Amino acid sequence: MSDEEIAKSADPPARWDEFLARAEECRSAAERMKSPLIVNHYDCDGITSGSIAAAFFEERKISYRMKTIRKLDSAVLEEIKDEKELVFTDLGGGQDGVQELRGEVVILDHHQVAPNNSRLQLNPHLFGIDGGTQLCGATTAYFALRTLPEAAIVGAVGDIQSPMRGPNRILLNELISRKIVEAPTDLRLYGRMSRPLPQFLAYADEPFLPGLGGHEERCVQFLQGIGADFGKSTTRSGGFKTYNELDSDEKKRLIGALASHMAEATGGRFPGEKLVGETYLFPRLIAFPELYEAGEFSTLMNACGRHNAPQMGIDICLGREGALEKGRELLTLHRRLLRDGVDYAYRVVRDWGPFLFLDGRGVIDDGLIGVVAGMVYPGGRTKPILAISLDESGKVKISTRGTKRLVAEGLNLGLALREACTPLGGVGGGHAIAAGASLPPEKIDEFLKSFAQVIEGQMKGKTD
Ligand SMILES: [Mn+2]
Repeated sequence: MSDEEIAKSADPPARWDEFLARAEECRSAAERMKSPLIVNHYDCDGITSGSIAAAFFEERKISYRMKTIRKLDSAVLEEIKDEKELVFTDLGGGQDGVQELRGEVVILDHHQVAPNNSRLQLNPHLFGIDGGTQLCGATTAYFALRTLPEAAIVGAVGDIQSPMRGPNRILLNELISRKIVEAPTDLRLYGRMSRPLPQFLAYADEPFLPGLGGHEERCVQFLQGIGADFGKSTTRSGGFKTYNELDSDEKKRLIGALASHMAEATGGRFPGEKLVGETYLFPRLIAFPELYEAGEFSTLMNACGRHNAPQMGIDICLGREGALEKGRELLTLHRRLLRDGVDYAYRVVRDWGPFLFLDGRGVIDDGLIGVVAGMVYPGGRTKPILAISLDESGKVKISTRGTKRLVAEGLNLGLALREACTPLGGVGGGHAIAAGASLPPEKIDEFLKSFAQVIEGQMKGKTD
């Protein structure tokens, strides 16, 4: 998107006034609550949107409780059925069961709306606004509750909605003029301020760098490929500079090298120019390197969610004492698990004919298996990768990834997973290029055979 197009995207959508009126209605309803339960999703957008609701009640000295969940299913609905007051953030819009809840309900969501869910809801989809790209759970919650603006931007970055468009952009422009956010164009990898170059590259995610991610040694080699002493620090012995310490010429060389690496490693799936773009800085948080930049902040939130510590993420958003220190420890753990996972994956990934197979059961956490699979998926690929891991309940979690080219040749991983899982009592789906599933553990052998047949069929159908 060109700068011009982005600027244009800040024009209010047709039904913007209606959206704002509903936001006001939700805010008043929340303000009348005495002791609400906030139910929020466990990812970055869910944690930040839930924190916005929490801060709203704290500012008004209204006591509240929180329940952070992975999925709003019948078990959760049963648990909360007697609650008198409920605020849902980043979920609740798409579930039929919400209609039947007895208590007062306010929904602040951006997912597709279930047709018979008529509870009080602020949701872009109800107003002809695309909730996939123009408003996330946290920015939606912000328009209603008007607190924790930094968290709102972090939620949007966490849901990959940057550069901001539409209503997200309206909010961004407002926050820029209030000096709460700065939006310089720069390399869009987190850790620019705080990490020496090899770590900066190794632990980047969204996008992670295939072949480099999780591997500091390879990152050192990559930097030497740019120039023998490239990025070396004269003050830190044997150490490297941070990205921010590079001069502008060095920055350009690094970005150029990364762009060609990405283009090659993803077979063009990730265009190099996407590495550079709008970034978001929070002047009020400049004292905290992990929170100063939105990408870094969102990585911390995702780490909290993935390691079953959503409350830590909420505490960080609310600025509770000691929370950020704990968050730093969690990030260290997260990076170690990622690095160990990637090391392990490089050793055990096998060519199974129609696909590459990574068995991470018992070694790689189910919250990380998708990221690890993406990191080790090598360049110039001619087949998709399928990775498995075990979740808390002992089920097999399946992650798959392909390339644009394979999709053009007929591959559809979302369909393939659904087709191969459903008859075996699993659930699966997603996009053609990347999809996930969950399966009873005893069915895995049968599944692998069936999956191989399905994708062979898909690829053959196209080439014949
Ligand atoms: Mn979301």
